[in-house]
Amino acid sequence: MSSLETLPEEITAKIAKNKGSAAGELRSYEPSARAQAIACGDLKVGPDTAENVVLYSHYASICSQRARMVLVEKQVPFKGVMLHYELGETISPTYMGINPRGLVPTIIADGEVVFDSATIMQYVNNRYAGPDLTPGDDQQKALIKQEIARADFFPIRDLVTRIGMERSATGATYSGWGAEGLKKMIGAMHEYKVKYPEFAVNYDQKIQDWMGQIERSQNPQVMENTYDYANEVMDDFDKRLQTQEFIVGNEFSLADITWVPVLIRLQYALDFKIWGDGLRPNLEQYFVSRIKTRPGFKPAIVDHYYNNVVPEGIAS
Ligand SMILES: N[C@@H](CCC(=O)N[C@@H](CS)C(=O)NCC(=O)O)C(=O)O
Repeated sequence: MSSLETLPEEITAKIAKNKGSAAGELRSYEPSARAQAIACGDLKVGPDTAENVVLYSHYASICSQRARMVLVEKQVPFKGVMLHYELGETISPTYMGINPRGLVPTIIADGEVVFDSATIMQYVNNRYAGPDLTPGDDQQKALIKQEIARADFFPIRDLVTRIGMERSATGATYSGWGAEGLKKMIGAMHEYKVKYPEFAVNYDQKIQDWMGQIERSQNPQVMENTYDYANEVMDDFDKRLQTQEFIVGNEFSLADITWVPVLIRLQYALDFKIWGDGLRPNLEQYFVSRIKTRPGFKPAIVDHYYNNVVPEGIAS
């Protein structure tokens, strides 16, 4: 499915109601306080049985892969709406009405709009029945949270933007980002902010954000620091995985869901040889024998590459 026409009625109604207002419920920049409280465990709900969950995601985006993985691992049935950056679907006024950041992923979970992959992962885990993806004692749970925060700040966007721009000359990107794609999207946002003034502030912020990102990704010092940091984190994982099965302890958890899409992007989609082929062998072993073999890996990751162009090493 790849259309926004499929929005549930109550959400279309909310968008219509908020149109033109400066601070509608759906226009806030953070997920709602309730969604955040459920995600961080302050508000206990459920375990609910999911009845009507819709996921807006992009086929290869890291944050989208996290959201798909958590839903699949939790065995939450959901309706997937694939949005294409290339077609401007993540910046359309309809989607901005749902997620004012114009970013994927977003879920509408039985009527509640939730965005930000870290929030979505924890929200889904805390709200719905299914295997607990934050297993273990309090210390282990705290470590899982720590990994979610660490992955959230990992500068993957610096790398994706830089390599996407370098590669776009050959047309070989897995994410749809490239110099041309970015230029087109920024141009479209300049047009949209005039055409849809109710979202002008949002478009302006996104334009600034992207201009800043492009500049950052062209700075050699920033890139050097990013590569150093990536190597440091991979060393840490390789060392841990010598004595434990998963990123935190011996059970699969949200710590794995948060990092696996980053590992995939680094190794396969960016051609950034950081593990595999004998490099960081414990990390490779973990990925090949404990992650790729999970029943949820194919439906959450492999099945969604655009035009079935699956990075080598991902397909089983
Ligand atoms: N912190 C957010 C970041 C979301 C995000 O940056 N999504 C990217 C894809 S991974 C996106 O939608 N990019 C489009 C854009 O920046 O316009 C999350 O974890 O969900």
